[in-house]
Amino acid sequence: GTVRYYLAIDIGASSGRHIVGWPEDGKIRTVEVYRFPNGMKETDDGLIWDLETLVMNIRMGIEEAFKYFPDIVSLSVDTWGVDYVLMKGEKEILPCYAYRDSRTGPAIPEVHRRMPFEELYRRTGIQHQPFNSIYQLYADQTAGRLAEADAFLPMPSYLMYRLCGGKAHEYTEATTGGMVNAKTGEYDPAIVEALGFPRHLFPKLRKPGTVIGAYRGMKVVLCATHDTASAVEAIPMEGNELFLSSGTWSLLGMKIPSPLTDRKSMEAAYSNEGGVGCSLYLKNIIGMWLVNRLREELCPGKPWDEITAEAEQDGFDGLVDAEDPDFLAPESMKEAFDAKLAAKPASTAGYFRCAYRSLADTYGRAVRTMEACTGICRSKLYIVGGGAKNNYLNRLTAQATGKQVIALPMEATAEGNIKVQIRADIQEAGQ
Ligand code: LFR
Repeated sequence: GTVRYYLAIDIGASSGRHIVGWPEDGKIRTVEVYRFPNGMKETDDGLIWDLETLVMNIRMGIEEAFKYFPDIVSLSVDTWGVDYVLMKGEKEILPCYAYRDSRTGPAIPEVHRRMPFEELYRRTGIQHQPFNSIYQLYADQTAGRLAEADAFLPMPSYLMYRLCGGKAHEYTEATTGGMVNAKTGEYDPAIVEALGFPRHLFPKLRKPGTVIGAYRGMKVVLCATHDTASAVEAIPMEGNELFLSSGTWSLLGMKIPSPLTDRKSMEAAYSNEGGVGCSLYLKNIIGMWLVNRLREELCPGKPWDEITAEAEQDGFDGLVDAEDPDFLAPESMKEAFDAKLAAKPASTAGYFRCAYRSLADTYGRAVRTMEACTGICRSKLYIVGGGAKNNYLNRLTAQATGKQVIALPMEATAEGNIKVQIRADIQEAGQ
């Protein structure tokens, strides 16, 4: 029969891309048709997302896709986690804050006063991150923004709403917010009530594969709209091995059949995020953000292969704790490193070497705590995402974790996005 094409719109914190894919020989073939920069804007209001530019790029990329593929069955948008847009009817309540904004600082102790973190973790199994939606919503409530809102739309839902008018909360993305009950897979009414959030803001969650509308003749489908869940869905693993989705963030973990919300997991800061038909036991690690920011500051535009080659040859042997929250949104990344190091690197290469070695070190620790918490030990670590192309870091990771590293230079997130669309299409045809 004729080939059926699907469009994945995969948007990360630093760039977005439109990728068309189709099934071929039991695999998914993909072509990138559009790419655009993304980033948080520093304004007087704080760190925010520029929604109109995002939507404009999404539309332009779709036009570009049509130039090469006039017949596309469906599209879906995935993004990073935790961020959302407050809505009053058809209108956005602006600004739309970005997760690295510091406004949640005062909200965190308030939230924990209303429901202690131990109980939040027992219910949700989500590791503490200062930017989880739960703290952002609490800050919005304090600022009077929540009372005005009749809906909050998680970022991928919002972007699809702009295309098709459908409003839906999708399960995998919702779990990142820290308010979804790990057992029921729905927003937890006890949490919503304890925080005094309006109940009507928390609808029933939709599963990946749900069609929510149409845009320019294409169906708009919910994929696993959290980029991490889509990436894991695409990894061609033999058996159930460890994964590392390596982008702005490094998400390291494994699939498990049902969430582990015990004390050990809480103390190890492991999350149980929603996956497609499974739970993702994983840890958020600061990721390529460290080196992306160092490059912007120290050597803008320098090719990564030169950066990694020089880092590998450098003699600097200092390490930092990559999990330190001071690296989350420093004004200067170089100064953040300087503040943590007893001796400072003598050259730019030394900073990169320190960042890569510190990251690998964190991966090693994360693997060991995961094995201790789950009692499960695996021999292989699959790495996908932009970071998988970094051979120097892959070697460091193999050393630090003691695992066999299988680096797959694939667009995992886009493929996972498309995989769910194909499944939805086949299911619909069968009905
Ligand atoms: C990766 C990611 C992580 C999430 C972080 C912030 O892109 O989605 O999973 O913790 O972004 O939302």
